This record gives sequence, C-alpha cells and structure tokens, in this order.
Amino acid sequence: MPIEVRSLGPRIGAEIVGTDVRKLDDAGFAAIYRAWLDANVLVVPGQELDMDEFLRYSRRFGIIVPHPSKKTRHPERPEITLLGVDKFRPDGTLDEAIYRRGAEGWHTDGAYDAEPFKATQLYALAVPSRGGDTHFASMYAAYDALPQRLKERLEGRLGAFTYGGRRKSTALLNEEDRDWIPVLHPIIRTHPETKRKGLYFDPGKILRIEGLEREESDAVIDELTERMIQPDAQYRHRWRKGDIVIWDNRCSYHRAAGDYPPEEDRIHWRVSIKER
Ligand SMILES: O=C(O)CCC(=O)C(=O)O
Ligand SMILES: [Fe+2]
Repeated sequence: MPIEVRSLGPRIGAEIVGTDVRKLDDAGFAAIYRAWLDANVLVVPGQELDMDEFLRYSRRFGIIVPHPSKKTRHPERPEITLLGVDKFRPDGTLDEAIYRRGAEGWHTDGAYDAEPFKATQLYALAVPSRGGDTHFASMYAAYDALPQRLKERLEGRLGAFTYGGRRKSTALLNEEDRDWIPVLHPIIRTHPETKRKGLYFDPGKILRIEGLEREESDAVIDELTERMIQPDAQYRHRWRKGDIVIWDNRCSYHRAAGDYPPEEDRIHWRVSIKER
C-alpha cells in the first residue's frame, strides 16, 4: 500500500494517513522515514499498540536508550519513559517537574550527551480535554534566518552543553546522577542525513560558546534565544489518543505547553532514539 503523506505546519510537520505501523513492510517504512527527514516532525495517528509493538516500531528508527531520568522510567521497561505518571505526590501536591516536563522552554533532547538523541518518539495513551499541546520549530529555518554576521561568528564554533544548563535544573534526576561533564557540539550543525545546516542550540542546556569571552558568550546566547524560533516554521500538535509523534532532535526544537488541567490525565510512552 502506498504511504499517504499530508503536510501540517509551514516548513515543518507532516502526517501519515491511514497506516497501521504494525503492518509496515520495508518499503512502507522507508517512505515514512523519508517523510520524517523531510518534515522533521511526523505524526502517525490512530494507532493501537502494546508496549512491545511500540518498541518494535521505534527500533526501526535507531537504537533505543534509557533516559537519564531513572525515576520516570517504566519500572519493568527502562527504555520506556512515562510522561505524566505520578504527577501527584503522596501528600496530594502537584510535582511540577513531572507536570511541566518539557514546558520550561524551547529545547532539543539530549544535547547534554556526547551523542545527542537522534529522535524522540511519543505515543499518546491519555489526552486532556484541553491544553497539553506540543510545539515544534525548525532549526534549519533558525539557521537560514540568522544575520550573516552571526553565521560567520558561529561557523566552526562549539557550544558546551550540560543536563541542567546554567540554571542547573536537575529535578528529574536522582541525586547521584546530577554531576554532568559538559559536552561540546558545533552550534552550526550539519544534519548527518539531509546535509542541511541548522542552528543547534538549547538555551536551557548550553553553558557557553567555546572561544568567546564570558560576556560575549552570554550575549550571543541571549541573541540566539531570541532568534531560534521562526514563526513561519512552526507546528503545534494537538494530541489525540493513539497518536505517535516522532521528532528529529538534530533539526527541530520543541516545548510542551504545560497548560492542561492538572487533575486530568495526559500520559505518553516516550523513547529516546540514537543513531545506529
Ligand atoms: O510532553 C511533551 O509535550 C513533550 C515533552 C518533552 O519535551 C519530551 O518528551 O522531550
Ligand atoms: Fe523534550
């Protein structure tokens, strides 16, 4: 069966129409993979999957690695992270780190790793009656829109990234996992598959730009934070139960809206995927 691809946002986001991911042959998957590389964020709606089926499909994109946040891993399946589970503490108060996970700002997943996550894939098990959308934006568009002086200033430069960034936000990590050695990534990063240049940046994880004086590094970080999101290269996903959404962390930013009624469930299975 041919794969039908529908475009979603301007320059980012696409949806696959009428496909059951459990039944995809290699040609079908190749079409999905191509659509994902082209659109950076790919939605496959209407899936009914158990955990093994979700993992099997996810493994077609790469290697699944457990997320460093141990307390949000599925107790029996460490490669699955649970989003929105155990939001309330035993005393009834809301755990903001779980409720607002991913909502503190635009980011890309895994920039704190020497080899960042290639992709993150979510499967929606429960969606709230309102709010809880996920926003996406293109790193390619961010790079294209940079003024020439910044492109030249940043070409070949490395950024130092760490888990909690300058704010040291490590609430989801166990105490013993909170020390991170900063890792370096080119700020202007060429996507290994599409060969397109993007602005690889994460205001919540970057510490500094190597080779710049502290003040200049901070000023450039502030300027990039202002410039990273291009309004004409965004997609906002309104979740439906059964949606699979995969995003490419090498060329897109995302953030959770963090605005749904906390008493309602918003639950996803999540996997972090690395290159093979
Ligand atoms: O829950 C969401 O909408 C996205 C959360 C997030 O940033 C992530 O899973 O990496
Ligand atoms: Fe994220």
